[in-house]
Amino acid sequence: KQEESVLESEVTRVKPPPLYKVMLLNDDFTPMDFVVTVIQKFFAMDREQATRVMLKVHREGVGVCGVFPRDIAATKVEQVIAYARRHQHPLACVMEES
Ligand code: TYC
Repeated sequence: KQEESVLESEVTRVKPPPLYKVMLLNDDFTPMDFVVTVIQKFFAMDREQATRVMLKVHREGVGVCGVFPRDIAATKVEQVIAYARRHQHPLACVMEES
């Protein structure tokens, strides 16, 4: 019946998918140069940008390397941790909804 019909576009609210920050955490053991290499390798930054992020993490304890959809963020976290462990460094990488 016409009086009961409502356009779907008037009632359907689809939220955009959440984005996640991928962050590195500071520690006392992972070499600075290794962290810079990780940021360059997995977050497509040049050496200068990567050094800035590394120093922020070193001084402040945490720093954002990028913001991604959930699956991509989760893959980055896994890859960074696997690479760090393979090189026997304790580097921590986490994701958080932004
Ligand atoms: N604090 C480390 C050092 O002095 C360097 C470091 C930076 C480690 C960033 C982890 O996510 C990190 N060698």
